[in-house]
Amino acid sequence: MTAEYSSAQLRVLKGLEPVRTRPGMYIGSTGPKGLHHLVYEVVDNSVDEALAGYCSTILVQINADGSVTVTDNGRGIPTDIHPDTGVSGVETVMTVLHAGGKFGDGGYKVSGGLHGVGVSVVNALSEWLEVTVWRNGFAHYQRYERGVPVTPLEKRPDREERRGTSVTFFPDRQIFTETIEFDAKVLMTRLRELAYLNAGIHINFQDLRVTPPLRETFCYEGGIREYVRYMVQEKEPLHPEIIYIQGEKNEVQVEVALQWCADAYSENLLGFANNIRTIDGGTHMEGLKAVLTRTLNALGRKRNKLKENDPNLAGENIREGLTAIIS
Ligand code: 0RA
Repeated sequence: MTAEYSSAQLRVLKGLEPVRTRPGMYIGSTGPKGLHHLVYEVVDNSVDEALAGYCSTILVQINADGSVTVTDNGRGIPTDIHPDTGVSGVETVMTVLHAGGKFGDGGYKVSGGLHGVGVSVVNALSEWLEVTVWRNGFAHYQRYERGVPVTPLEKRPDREERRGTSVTFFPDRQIFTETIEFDAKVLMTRLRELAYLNAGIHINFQDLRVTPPLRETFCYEGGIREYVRYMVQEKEPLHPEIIYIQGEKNEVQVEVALQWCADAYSENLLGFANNIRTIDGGTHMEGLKAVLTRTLNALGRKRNKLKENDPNLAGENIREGLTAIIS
């Protein structure tokens, strides 16, 4: 091994050291939740590629040995030398914290794992990780152990004219001391959600630990409208058509899907920002509720011809407004 190569390895080690020292800061925890976030982090890179318009299909596999593979048919991680790091784009993405967005193609990151920390964090917390990039008629392969490259980026001709990226990683037992076993149900729930949130994207899932393998496909052309239909499948809708609103302002895209159901005592309102569930509400949720209340109130007031400012009548007005919408 050349002196140059080992000093490069030392640099990688130091660069990713904070991740291995305080994994919780990057993935939330080192329990099952943090473990599953490794998968989401890799998948989110592929979802970003899909949102940028370059990738249509993502395959997530739990392999028989317990590792996970995420494959997409996007442009592939750049393989040429990155000017800032002096190593390939692949190695840069895999070994430099937050390097994902630093490719100056103006491709803003839309998706994000729990903390949107980038795939280098997954690499740092994996016993081993292998990446293959198909680009321009070549397959490029590199292997890492605990974040450190143990092979150069190997390039061989690829007969197929395929494009894309495949990442396989095995979580580090030294970090995830509680468990390194992936739960297919947990992964499928998030993959289904991602497919609903990103209309038209194909997400395939396979669990190869069981015989016969478990296979699922998630693709929803109707996006969040279909999500709402899925959410109300056991309820009694008050109106047949799901209300759907879409718009953009100040480069912020907004999408809303709503359906009122006969069960008046519970509301199930889910909010997301950039594909991430916002469990504590937030201005996007407060704003939506305020607009809904104001609109329904005004509509009901008009129909009821009730007095403008009587707070006792607000509920009555809203009910009447809703009647106007669903009738
Ligand atoms: C940086 C720049 C480009 C693509 C990607 C990253 C990329 C990363 C991942 C991770 C998983 N799948 C991915 N696919 C693409 C743009 C490359 C170009 O301009 O050709």
